[in-house]
Amino acid sequence: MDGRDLVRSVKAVGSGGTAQGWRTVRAAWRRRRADAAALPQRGAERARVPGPLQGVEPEPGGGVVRFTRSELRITVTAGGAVFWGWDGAGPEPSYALAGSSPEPDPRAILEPDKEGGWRVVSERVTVAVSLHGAVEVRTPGGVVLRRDLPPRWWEPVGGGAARWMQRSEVAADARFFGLGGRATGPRLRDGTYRLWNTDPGRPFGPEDDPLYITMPVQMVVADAATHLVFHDTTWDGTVTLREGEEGAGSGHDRAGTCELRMDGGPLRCWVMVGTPARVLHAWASLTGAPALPPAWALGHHHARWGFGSEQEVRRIVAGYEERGLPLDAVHLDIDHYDAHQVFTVDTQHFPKLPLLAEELRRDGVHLVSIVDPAVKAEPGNAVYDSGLDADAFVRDASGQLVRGVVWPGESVHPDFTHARVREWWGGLYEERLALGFAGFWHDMNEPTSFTAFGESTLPRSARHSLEGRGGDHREAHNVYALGMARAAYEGLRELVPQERPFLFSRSGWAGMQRYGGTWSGDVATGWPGLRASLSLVLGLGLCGVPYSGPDVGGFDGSPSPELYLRWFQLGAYLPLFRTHASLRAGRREPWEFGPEVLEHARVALVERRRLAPYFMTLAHLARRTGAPYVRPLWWGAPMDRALRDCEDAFLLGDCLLVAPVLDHGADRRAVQLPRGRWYDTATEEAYEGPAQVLVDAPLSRVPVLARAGSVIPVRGADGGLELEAWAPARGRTGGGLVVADAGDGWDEPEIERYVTRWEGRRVVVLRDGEDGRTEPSCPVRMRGLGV
Ligand code: NBV
Repeated sequence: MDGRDLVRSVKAVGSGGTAQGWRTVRAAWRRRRADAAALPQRGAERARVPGPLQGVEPEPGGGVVRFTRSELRITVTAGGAVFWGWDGAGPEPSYALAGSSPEPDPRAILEPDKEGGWRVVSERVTVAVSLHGAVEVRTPGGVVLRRDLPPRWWEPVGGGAARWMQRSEVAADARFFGLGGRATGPRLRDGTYRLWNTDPGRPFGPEDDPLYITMPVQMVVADAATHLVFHDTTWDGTVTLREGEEGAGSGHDRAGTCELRMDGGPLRCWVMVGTPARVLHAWASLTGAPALPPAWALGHHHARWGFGSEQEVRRIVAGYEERGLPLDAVHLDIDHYDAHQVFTVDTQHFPKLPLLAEELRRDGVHLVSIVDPAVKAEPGNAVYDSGLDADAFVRDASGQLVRGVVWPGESVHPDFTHARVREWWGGLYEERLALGFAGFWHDMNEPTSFTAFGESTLPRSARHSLEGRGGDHREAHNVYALGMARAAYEGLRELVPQERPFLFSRSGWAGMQRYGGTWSGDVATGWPGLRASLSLVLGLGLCGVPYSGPDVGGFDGSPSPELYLRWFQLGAYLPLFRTHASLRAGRREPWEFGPEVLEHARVALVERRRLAPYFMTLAHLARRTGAPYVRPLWWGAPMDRALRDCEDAFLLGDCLLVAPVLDHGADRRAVQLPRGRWYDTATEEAYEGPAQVLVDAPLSRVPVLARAGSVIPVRGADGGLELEAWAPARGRTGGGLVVADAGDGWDEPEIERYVTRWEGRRVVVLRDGEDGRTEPSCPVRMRGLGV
């Protein structure tokens, strides 16, 4: 941030031009200099590589391979995930892991490999180490999926964190996905991606990187197998990717490459190998099952920065009701706070929040509150005072509170890397619950602070507890929001033990799915923003975060009616379906874009409500298996090259294929179909995949195709459960899973399995139970029989 940016930032928080504003600017400059001085100088560095292999020491699950200047521990764990760490690094402590590291797999063995190397052989993967410390991940059949060249460290001569670099090669046909929420994906093309959670400070488009959620998690999809690799290091870093090139049989393949550079932290990683489904299952077993949202959170949410008053909220909710538009949640942004201060209410404009919440709840609408981490540094402010008592705020090396500027003005930030601070913060949600809020929306938690030091975050020299180990913001930054989510989740579990917490957070890190979901952040209004919002949902899903969605309509400006509608139609098929926009943006209510848009938006809303049991089933399956609701088309067929390169459509669970319209003026679009028969759900026309087909996409709907044979739980006209079954192709069978849960508690509904098959000229749907196959207990609607 240069001086001008700084001034702009201060103006953005509303103090521009005032004496107070200029004081803040000057103070920020002073602090910027202080930050640079407070960080240890790097000075001279010594480079190091592992050196030649000296010997090995078997251990359960693998063993330790010793080199002259380093050592490498390899452990295959019971779930099939493999860990390895250099320089004595073990799997713990880790912010990503859900609990302690899984047990070693006693069947894995360390044995000599060719050319003096060693290898750990297990059921699903072999990890081979060369004489100089190159590490290969091979399939059980011996195909190399990834080859890490020997790592290199640069150690400050005067002591301190070592930087390191790791180069890897992957198959020529491999494609990279993941790295958190990236607007440019889902396929990550050649380029450098930074690992530092960042508020871009303005509405972003596909060219903006990094964004709010970065993760050192790569999903690499290749013909030989899919693998997920996670470098468990929270520090700032970069990943430079270059896709390989196949020589079309000439033998001149060029491998894909990945170069990871980290400013510090242990060099350790986890690898999971198999099909995409297996890999994500292993990932969720390691980092935690995705939190299950309450049923209402799978409906439609409407938000806005600047409702401004209870009357306006009532007007909006009435607008939905009068027009027969389903609505499940309303979100209150920072304008409902008293002077932008978290955990307060502007009682002049929101005098009776509990009453409002109760009235809305009677109509099935839940209130969600934004929660910002910054606390106004002002004695007399109750949150500040109690935070001081709890010694909760981030300090610098001299013990002074670190002050920044955020919405409430001069602010301090809780240190969520301390268990005591998390407990204190979690307790503060009691105030929100008493006001009637049912869910929470974490914002500005990268963390963003406008006046700091080259970037809008806390100074790198700021001190954090890091669970008692002690360290600075360079190490704590990327897990700041993860700690905040944990604090809220654990606090809510205590405060309302009978209900599943509903929480979603702008920033986060590997493992954040344990506490809740996320949303796109401030996506720029425009067709590129629409495309970016799908990229984020798909990419996050492949990093284990299945619940997310965009600001429908984009965050800023005014979308054209067509763009708004196409965004709305996409949002209706994403886990978080929320309209939201900035203070100064145009309206986002469905009736603000003319009668035609209103009619089509109604269809999307009604369809979303009809699909509620399907979404709930997908949420349960995500929790049990780690599979995201929204999956790339290649999910079940990662070897299909055409599907691997297809980024503009997705699978919603196993049954549906959604092909949103992402281009202005389009009323037809090409859809790449995976193998099998697919029905256009609007026309019941059948298509046979694999193929590329052209389907109609009139303004009234986006193409949605159903897989032949699938059984989809839907909400019937009377509100009860119904099964929509799509005829399998002749001679084929099909099926589907149903988890009937319409609640917000902790009961464990069982998974019901259904099968479909032809019996003579009829298709039957049967429930597959312990005592054989039985008739379903709810109505079944057969579709696709006309083919
Ligand atoms: O709280 C105001 C906004 C919020 O509406 C948005 O969703 C967040 O991403 N917030 C960012 C802070 C200010 C943005 C300029």
